[in-house]
Amino acid sequence: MTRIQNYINGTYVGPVNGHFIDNYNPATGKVYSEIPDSTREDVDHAFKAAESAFSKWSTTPYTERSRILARLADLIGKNLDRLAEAESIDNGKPISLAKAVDIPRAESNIRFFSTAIMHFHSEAHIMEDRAVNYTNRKPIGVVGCISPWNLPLYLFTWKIAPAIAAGNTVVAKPSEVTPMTAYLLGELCTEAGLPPGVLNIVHGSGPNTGQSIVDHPGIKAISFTGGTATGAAIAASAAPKFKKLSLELGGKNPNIIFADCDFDDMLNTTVRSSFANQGQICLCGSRIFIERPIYEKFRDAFVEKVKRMRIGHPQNPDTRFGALVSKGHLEKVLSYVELAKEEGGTVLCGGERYLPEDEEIKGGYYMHPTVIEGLSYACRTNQEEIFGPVVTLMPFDSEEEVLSMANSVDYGLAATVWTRDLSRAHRVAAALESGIVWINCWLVRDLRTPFGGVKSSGVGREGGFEALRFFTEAQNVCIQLKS
Ligand code: TXE
Repeated sequence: MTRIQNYINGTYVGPVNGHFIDNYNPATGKVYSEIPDSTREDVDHAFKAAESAFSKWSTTPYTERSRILARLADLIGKNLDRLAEAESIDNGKPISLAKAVDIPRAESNIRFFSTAIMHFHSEAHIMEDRAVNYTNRKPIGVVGCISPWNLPLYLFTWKIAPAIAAGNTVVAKPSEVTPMTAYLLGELCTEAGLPPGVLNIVHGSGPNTGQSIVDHPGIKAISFTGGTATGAAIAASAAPKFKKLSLELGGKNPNIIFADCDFDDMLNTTVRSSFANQGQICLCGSRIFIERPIYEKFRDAFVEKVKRMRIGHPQNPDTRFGALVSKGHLEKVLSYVELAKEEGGTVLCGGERYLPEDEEIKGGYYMHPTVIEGLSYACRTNQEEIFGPVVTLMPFDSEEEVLSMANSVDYGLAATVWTRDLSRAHRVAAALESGIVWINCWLVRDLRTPFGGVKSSGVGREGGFEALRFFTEAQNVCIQLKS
């Protein structure tokens, strides 16, 4: 039984109160490790370590910060197998996905910001012969990074990399549901030469440990990814303290398929955009709108492919569909299938728990990938984020109609559009209320681009220089040129 510890001031330490929370393996439903149930006291210890490290780290040349982060990226790459196995055990995702996506992207996140900081620049404004202004983008100080359970190391590094590259020091909390890879990252930071106190990792529950980070008077900015309701609670407590906030929240993303699309390419990608990571990605397309002339052709071909998806032991290299992250989340997702039926939906495939024959994983959190048709776009099933392997199919007859349905939800994170008509692609993209639009593709990610949503999907943008600007404060210095 691994007893995870906090990583504070470059060393592993237990929680002051000695309390631990059970950590479950979703594949088996059994407790396999424990995590600290850290309190305000632990968060304050982490803050003090970060505060002491800030003055030296913020004045460390950016070329040195870059070198250390590049070294950390190399170490993540070198530990790919070990980190991927840990991620798969902790989250329930197939190890093939952890190896192909989660851990390589964690390495890319760190490496990207080790180079981005080398090119981060500001600007000057010349007032003819009167004065010159320059913008000094200074690190904020001690910042808080709070990440979710769906892509644990991927989203944890997506936050800490720009924060550290920009010269801040960090108090970070991964989800209590998937703490393992953040725990393992601590020793790699030490090996990479990251000075003690630059990154501090505190484990524990959201309302206890997470809230203590948000409330800490010395933590000046919060970068959060997670549920919309939690984002609202964090904003409510951070706003009166005038903390800088970056909120990456939930999504209810439309996948709009026009009849003129490249059918085979669309079909293969749509299986992935519907069910990757068991549908537990905020970018998944959970509402599929199909232009009526190809509705039945799509429905039958899609359901045929989904029925063939093999659910299996997440650590089996052939598995492409694993366990959901927790018992509670599985029950939440299954309750939405029941709601869909009450709202008049027809379950075309899936809709219930998957009971494995394999003795070792009988107690795991599995369900069949689920496709539902016959629902109104305005019903709860089509308005609320489910965040699991459940998609709905809806036909449409015109561009105006599908845009109105697509934009009818409170969320606005991502959208996918399939059409060969380029002017329609640009027109529909511009009319969609979302921060990201993929046209004839999904989850193609350039880390330089702004990443984030509108409406209830969040505030602010991550990625590229947007992230470095979030983690710095801009100061305008104006010098008079003539006495
Ligand atoms: O998120 P939470 P969860 C959505 C999805 C999911 C829902 C809840 O709908 O079902 O969010 O998922 C910490 N102060 N997404 O439970 O609760 C918590 O400990 C400070 C979309 O993972 O928001 C964890 O570290 N921190 C999302 C992190 O916040 C608090 C991905 C996320 O937890 C806190 C995941 C508080 N009061 C879920 N309460 C996406 N956009 O990718 C909780 N936390």
